[in-house]
Amino acid sequence: MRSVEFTPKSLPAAGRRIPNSEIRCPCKESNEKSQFTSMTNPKENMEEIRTLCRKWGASLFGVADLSFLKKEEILLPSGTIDRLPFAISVGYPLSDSILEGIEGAPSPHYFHHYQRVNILLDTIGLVVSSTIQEKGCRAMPIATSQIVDWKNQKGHLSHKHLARWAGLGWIGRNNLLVNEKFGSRVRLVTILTDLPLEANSPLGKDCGSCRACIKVCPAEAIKERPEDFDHLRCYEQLKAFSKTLHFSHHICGICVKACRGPK
Ligand code: B12
Ligand code: SF4
Ligand code: SF4
Repeated sequence: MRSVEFTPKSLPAAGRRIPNSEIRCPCKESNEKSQFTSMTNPKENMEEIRTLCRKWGASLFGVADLSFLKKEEILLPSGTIDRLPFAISVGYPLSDSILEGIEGAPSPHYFHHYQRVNILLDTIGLVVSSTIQEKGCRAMPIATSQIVDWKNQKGHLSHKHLARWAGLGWIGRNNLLVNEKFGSRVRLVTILTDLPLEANSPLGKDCGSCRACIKVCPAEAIKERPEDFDHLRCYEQLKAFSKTLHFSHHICGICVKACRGPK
């Protein structure tokens, strides 16, 4: 557990407006001015953001301390992680009833659901960020499903790896985040911030004897060991689905449906 520490003496009373010249935001190591500071207690901050996410339907919430992250693992301007040392990881559970409709190939209903959940998670990222900024700290929402390195198929950062660090689950044989309650039936978003928070830790669990996803994958991309997952076989299968089923995105959902966590 790590939390950002600062001197209470330097803080204004909660919510009190003070002249810009007197303000030193506890969230910022630089002397940049901020309007006011009230989110000074990491525990209270956690609860406020968790409650906000829950109101928007997101059941999973955790925080990762980014000091473990190698700079080359993120595709963002240099210095981003130094300025924003925490990642808030948020998970939204998919509709079980829609997933049940996937039979050997992604359904139009799943495709629509996938798009709407992405929009909702991006909205949650925006709402959390504006709430944090209003309190005088920094926040950067990371797109739910944007690719910025097409050759290597990478986003700005890996939501599932950060979710693992934030204690939401582990990386399963299907190469996805597996949560104890929802399995892989969750989509994720991340918000980077300097808001003082308490970081969670990885769970230290794994798939155990479950192999439910291995036998259903049409590409045979899922192997015994998570690290042997065959990215290219999976990618080729998703390309084939989008071509034959006329979906504008690379989706599948078969190993998502299969994964309800180790039972
Ligand atoms: C690009 C992308 C894809 C690409 C490639 C994924 C990949 N890199 O393997 C494709 C289109 C194939 C894909 C497929 C799927 N995706 Co996707 N995807 C992403 C996205 C946008 C970025 C992934 C990323 O940056 N990874 C970073 C790297 C470092 O992580 P990694 O996968 O462990 O790294 C390996 C690859 O980069 C690979 N690699 C290297 N070079 C190349 C080249 C190629 C061509 C490929 C394919 C791979 C590859 O080697 C690395 C080391 O092993 C994320 C959103 C995000 N920003 O996190 C969603 C995300 C990972 N996808 C998600 C999902 C659900 C899916 C699908 C089920 C599709 C669907 N919705 O129906 C499948 C599942 C495939 C699987 N079993 O892993 C979810 C996962 C949720 C969860 N519970 O874990 C995410 C987090 C989106 C979200 N916001 O929820 N995805
Ligand atoms: S997304 Fe589809 S093709 Fe890729 S691993 Fe999962 S089941 Fe296999
Ligand atoms: S279906 Fe079972 S083996 Fe596959 S990722 Fe989920 S828990 Fe792990």
